[in-house]
Amino acid sequence: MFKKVLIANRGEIALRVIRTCKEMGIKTVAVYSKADADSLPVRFADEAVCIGPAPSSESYLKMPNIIAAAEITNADAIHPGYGFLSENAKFSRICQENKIKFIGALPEQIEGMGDKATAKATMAKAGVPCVPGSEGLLKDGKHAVKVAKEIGLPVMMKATAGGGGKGMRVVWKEEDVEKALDDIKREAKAAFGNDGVYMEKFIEEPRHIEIQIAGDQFGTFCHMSERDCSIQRRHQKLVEETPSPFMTKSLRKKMGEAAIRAAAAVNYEGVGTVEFLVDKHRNFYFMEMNTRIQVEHTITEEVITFDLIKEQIKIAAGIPISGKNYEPKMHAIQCRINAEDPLHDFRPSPGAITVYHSPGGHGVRVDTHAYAGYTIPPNYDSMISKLIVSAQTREEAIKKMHRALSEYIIDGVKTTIPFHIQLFENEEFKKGNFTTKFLDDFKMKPI
Ligand code: MV4
Repeated sequence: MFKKVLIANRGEIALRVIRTCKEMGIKTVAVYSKADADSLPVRFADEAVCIGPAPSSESYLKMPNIIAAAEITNADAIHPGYGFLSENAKFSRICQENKIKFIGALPEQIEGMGDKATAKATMAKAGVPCVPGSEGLLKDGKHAVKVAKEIGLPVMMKATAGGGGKGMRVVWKEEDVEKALDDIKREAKAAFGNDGVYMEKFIEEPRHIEIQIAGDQFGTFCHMSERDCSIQRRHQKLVEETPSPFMTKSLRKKMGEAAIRAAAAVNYEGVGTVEFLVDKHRNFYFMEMNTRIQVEHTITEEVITFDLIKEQIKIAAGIPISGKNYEPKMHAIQCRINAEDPLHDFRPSPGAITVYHSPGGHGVRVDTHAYAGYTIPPNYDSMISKLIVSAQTREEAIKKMHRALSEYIIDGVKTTIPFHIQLFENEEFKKGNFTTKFLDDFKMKPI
C-alpha cells in the first residue's frame, strides 16, 4: 500500500480524499494556491505545500510545481480528484516517468478516450451500443449530406476533440448541413486546434444515465449501479440520483454489461464512469467514458455502501476486486450547492460566508470544505458543498432532501439552495418525469 499520497486538487474533493487516506493509515500531502492557504484540506493534511498564486494555470494546473511538491515530500502516489489534471494524459505520463503512481488512467487510455470519434469506434467494435452516424470523421460537405440523408434528420455534428457539451451542433434541415459543418469545423479548429467532426442521429429529449464501473490490474471488472444526471443546466449537473427513476432491472443489467465491455475494451484499471444517452424507448447509446472519480460518486457510495475513493486507492496499489456486481440497496440523491444566484441566471457569487449551519439527521451527508468565516475565492468553480441524502425509497429521499435543504443556512453569498427547494416541490420532478431538457423550461418563482 502507498505510504504517502499527494492530493493534486482543492476544495471538498481534496478533503474527501484526505479523509479516506487517514482511515487507511496513509499519510497525506495537500498542495494549495495562495488563495487556499486557509482551507480545510491544508489544515487536515499531514503536510501542505504552496504551489503558486491563485490562478489555476499557475498552481493546480502547473505540473512541474506539483511534481516538485511530491518529490520534496516523498509522496509515492498522486490523487488528482476531478477536473484540473485528473484526465490529463501528459500529467499521467509525467507521474509515470517520475515513478509516482497516478491514481487515475494511463496516458494511452486518456488519449484514446479524448478523441471522441476514435473512442466511439473502439466502443462500437467492442459491442457497446453507439448512436447511428458517420463511420469516423466527415470528409467534406457532400459526405455530410450523404450521411445525414442515410441516417435521417435531425442530426448532431460533434467535434472529435470536444466533449462535455463543447463543439456540438444540431441540424434539422438537409439544406443547413453543409454550412453547419463549415461553422463547427472553424469553431473546433479555434477551440481545440483540431477540426475533425463526425455526425450522429440527434436523440431528442434523452436522459443522461451513467454507469459506475471498476476494473483492477488483473482484468476483473464490475458495475456498481447507475446515476441519473439528467437535471443539468448548460452542461452543469445540479442534481444526481440513484437508482434512476427511469431504470428497470433488465435495463440495468444490459447497461452494466455494456459499460464493462467499454472498460474492458481499453483495459481500464481503476474506478470509472461510462455515460449513456437513453431515449424514451429505453434504447441506450454510449456517449463518453470518464476516467476519474466524479463529483457525484457520493450517491453510489450511499446505495452500495462502499467507499469509492478507498476502492480507487486499493486498485491503484494492485489489490484485486471480487468481480461481483452491485445492486442499489437504497435511494440516494445529491444536490450541488453552488455559490451562484439562481434568480439571476446562476451568476457566480463568491465572497465571505458569514453564517453557516449545515443540515444533519438520519440519512443526511454533507461533503464540503466550507465553514463560517470561510471566503470563497473567485478563481475556481463555484461548488461549495454537496448535500446527499439516502433513504429506503425515492419518495422518502425527496422528502428528506427538502427537509435538509430547509435547514441549510449559508449567509453572505447567494447559493443554489432556493433553486433546489423549488425543484424538490415540482410535481413532474417528484414523479420522475424529466429528461436533459427539464431545466430549459423550469422557471423559478420569486422569493
Ligand atoms: C447528444 C445529444 C443528442 N443526440 N448526441 C451533450 C454532452 C456531450 N457529452 C454529448 N451531449 C449530447 N449528445 C446525440 N446524438 C444530446 C446531448 C446533450 C446532453 C447530453 C447529456 C446531458 C445533457 C445534455 C444536454 C444537451 C445535449
